[in-house]
Amino acid sequence: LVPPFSAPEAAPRLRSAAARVLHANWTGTSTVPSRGLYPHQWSWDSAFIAIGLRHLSPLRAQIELETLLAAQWGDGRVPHIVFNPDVPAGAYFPGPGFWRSSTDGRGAGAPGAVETSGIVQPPVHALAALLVHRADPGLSRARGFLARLRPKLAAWHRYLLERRDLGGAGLASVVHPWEQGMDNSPCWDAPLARVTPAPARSFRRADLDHGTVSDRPTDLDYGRYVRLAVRYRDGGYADRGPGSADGPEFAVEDPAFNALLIASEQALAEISAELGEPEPERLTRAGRLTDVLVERLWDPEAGLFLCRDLLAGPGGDGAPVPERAVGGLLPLLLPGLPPRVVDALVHTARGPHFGLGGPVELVPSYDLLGPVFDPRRYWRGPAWFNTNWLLERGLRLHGERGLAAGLRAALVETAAASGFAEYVDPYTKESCGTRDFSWTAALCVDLLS
Ligand code: 2M8
Repeated sequence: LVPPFSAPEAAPRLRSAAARVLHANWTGTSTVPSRGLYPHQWSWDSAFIAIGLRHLSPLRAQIELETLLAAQWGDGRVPHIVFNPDVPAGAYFPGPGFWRSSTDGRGAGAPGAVETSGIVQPPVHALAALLVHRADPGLSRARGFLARLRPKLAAWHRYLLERRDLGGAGLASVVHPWEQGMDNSPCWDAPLARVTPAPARSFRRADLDHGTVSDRPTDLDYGRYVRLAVRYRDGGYADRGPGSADGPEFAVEDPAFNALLIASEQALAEISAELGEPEPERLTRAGRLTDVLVERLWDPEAGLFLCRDLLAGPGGDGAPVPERAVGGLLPLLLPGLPPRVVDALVHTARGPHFGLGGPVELVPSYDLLGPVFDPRRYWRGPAWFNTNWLLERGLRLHGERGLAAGLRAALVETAAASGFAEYVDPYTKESCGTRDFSWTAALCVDLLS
């Protein structure tokens, strides 16, 4: 039995257990999310992993981010997966033979030397880079870490803010549920319902070799994921407006994705200042984007941010998706939110839909009272460690010290007791998904350091 985190003498043991997971998942240049289920490098996983690794080995944390950014495309996008050529084909679906980045992505500047996917994930990287730098500024300066990363991070944000501003209001859109990272969130049910699924016999799901069927997305979800990805690939990974005939069949402005982009813009401005080249205009723009986020995605009645489905509703400006998901709480990360929004978000986190400090200790990925809430199925209810880590930061930022401390203790305790599970049932805290999952271990190390 793992002793409670509240017992300070347990901390070193929990930290070593988490460090062992990260060590076992390290490939020499990056960390896999998990050896079986996810045997390549994932984009936002690597950012969270680096945030934890910086306490164990600042050098490894720097290399983690450098490896990911070495696979950046010419148009600035950072691919959501960087494939390891030593992993057998078929170990993960969809693999390099599906995405065909080095050929089909050439027009968008995909690298020739490495195979990647062609979609993106939430931009947590500048935030991670800043935190990694701060863990050992001497090493970082000696290796030119920030100076080398800064132009890459700037190009990455430029890609999102320009090419992915499909709604024209300034926010970035995701064109695939995998891009937002919460793959089968109920937020995507309505936008995905318009997508004709690829036939189930046209692909083989490697994830089911490792995961329990009832913990994973359904075959129907996968059919739609495949169809969207094939369409994007066959269009050369070009980003076209939602109105055009060959435009995306899925285009959503998501509050978590955009909040992370704004937080990373702020971190990038700090990186520039650290390098002696301050960029006040970047900070001003981050403030403006926070206002746009509130104007466009805040729902005062629901008390949280909602996604905007750009292809729904009349008039071509899209419509809000009326689902309460954890992504709608994550803008709490932002310092520039109006106080009424901060108060409402805290109220919602503690209220019956998310139950923080009441029936649950970790915030679920989806509305506890929602019609399709499922405590074990991936992003349709279980509690995840990265979203709770982000929420803890937001609560601390806005002075909610008690709530943040409770969340911290619950995160560390549950991470260790669950065998560093990918996610847990929010009520019973039973492990779901894979074990020895890297970002769970990394964020546990971060909270213990
Ligand atoms: C999950 O997504 C991948 C596709 O990218 C999958 O199901 O195969 C999500 O939880 C995602 O957020 C995460 O980055 C990835 C690797 O941990 O797994």
